[in-house]
Amino acid sequence: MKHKILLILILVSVFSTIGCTYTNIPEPTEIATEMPTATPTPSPTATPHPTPKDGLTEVFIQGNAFVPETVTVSVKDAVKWTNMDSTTHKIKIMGMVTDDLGQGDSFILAFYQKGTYEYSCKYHPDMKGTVIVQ
Ligand SMILES: [Cu+2]
Repeated sequence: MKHKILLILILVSVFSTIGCTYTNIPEPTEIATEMPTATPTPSPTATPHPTPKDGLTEVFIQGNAFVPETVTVSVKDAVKWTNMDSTTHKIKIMGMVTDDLGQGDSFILAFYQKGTYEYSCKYHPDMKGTVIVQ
């Protein structure tokens, strides 16, 4: 009898923990709105957590353009490009070229060094974008 009550209590606490975990996951939009906020850059030795964020900055390829054209991310953040066009695109960035990106295809790249990275589409040289890593 006592065991049963204990078991129920454990289950209740497990479920409430799970519930908490799920409700605490921020919406992608919340992550996006937090990104432009300039936080003071700590010195490299004073950074206890190597991964400050778990979100991706998304760039959509729409109407033969990168939307948004310029994104600003922090070091160790990743950018995800998704092709929404029916046209095939191919991203040329940092001296490399992605595979063909058909409609719905994505490409993710993490940035480990500060800098301004300009990129374009190999098939449509007028399509240009910039990733600023700070
Ligand atoms: Cu293209």
